[in-house]
Amino acid sequence: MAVAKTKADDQGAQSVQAAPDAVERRPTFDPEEIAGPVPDFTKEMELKALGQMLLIRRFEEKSGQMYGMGLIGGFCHLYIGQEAVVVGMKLAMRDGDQMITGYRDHGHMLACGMAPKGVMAELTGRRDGYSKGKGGSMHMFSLEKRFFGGHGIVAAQVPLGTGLAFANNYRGNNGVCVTFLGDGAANQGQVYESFNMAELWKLPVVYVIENNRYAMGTAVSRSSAQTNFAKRGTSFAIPGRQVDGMDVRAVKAAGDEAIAWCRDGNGPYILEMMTYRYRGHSMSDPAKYRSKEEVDKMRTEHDPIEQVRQRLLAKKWVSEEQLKELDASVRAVVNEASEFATHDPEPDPAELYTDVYR
Ligand SMILES: Cc1ncc(C[n+]2csc(CCOP(=O)(O)OP(=O)(O)O)c2C)c(N)n1
Ligand SMILES: [Mg+2]
Repeated sequence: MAVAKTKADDQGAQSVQAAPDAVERRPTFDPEEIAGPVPDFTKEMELKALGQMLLIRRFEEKSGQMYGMGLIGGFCHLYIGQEAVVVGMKLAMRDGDQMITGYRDHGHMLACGMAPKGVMAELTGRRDGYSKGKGGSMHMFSLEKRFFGGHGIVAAQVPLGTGLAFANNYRGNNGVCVTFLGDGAANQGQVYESFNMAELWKLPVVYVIENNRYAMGTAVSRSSAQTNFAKRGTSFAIPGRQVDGMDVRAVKAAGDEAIAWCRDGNGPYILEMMTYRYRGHSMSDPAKYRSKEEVDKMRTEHDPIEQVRQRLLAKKWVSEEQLKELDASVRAVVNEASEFATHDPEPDPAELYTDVYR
């Protein structure tokens, strides 16, 4: 059985520091500041979004537990709190459109329709994982589901996503590449080289900046001169919008608009999703750089899943009982995946020499 070594996380805890009190922080996210009227979802759309977000939430909770039990090794960055971003964007995408992201990627894979068993088995380093157990949390791909990773180097996915959009143009397939990056990643130089080429060549790429307010332990206001990430494309003439990333309907509506812009040949578009991660940066981050009150406020007032549940109940589209059944069915899928990932064998040692490029 694979036993995880808990090592100091170069992606996390050791370099995480508390923000000095003297640094003024941006006020806590207020969706009312940025949200216009949000179009309603039909009952079917609400249920679809709820099912997807619940799958991601339960999967991530289980991943956290399995990490604690030593069944998952290496790095593990959970997406809990941010579910509405990827689910809303996926609802706006068409078959054939591509998705690419960084290392906080389990939710993106599930939203793309990748099998929970295959993702979980990769997390536990087993042979039926998406990368045959040799990649782990940050390195999974599915050509079939149009998911292009899974990248551990901050912002590395941005030029790659731009390249995927270039390929769409070159092939004339009318596809759009949705490229996700974090608020921290948005300060990387390669992002701006990508922006320049994307606008110059009118490439069909939506850059979705998931502003969860922190890059590891550093608050946005401490790392970024321009904290309005929707404006980051201004010098390249790329349009941008801030979106309530905790409301799946707002994300879908903004995604529809941005994707249509790209598909119509107008070039790239930037969406800044105002969101929040409930857990630490990675499993080894105790998240001492923010207050419990700040986290509690987001969970109790803006939780993306609770918002859908409350709307469904208020409209009497479902009963509490039906919501419990939905949750139970999602938990069953996740439990099955974790059972599978616990008993699936490790890769054969001979696999060490396959899929290696020289
Ligand atoms: C090029 C590079 N520099 C630094 C790191 C270490 N690192 C990992 S995650 C991270 C913070 C990125 O934060 P953000 O883009 O906001 O994404 P989030 O973790 O919030 O999803 C850093 C600095 C890295 N993996 N790659
Ligand atoms: Mg961040």
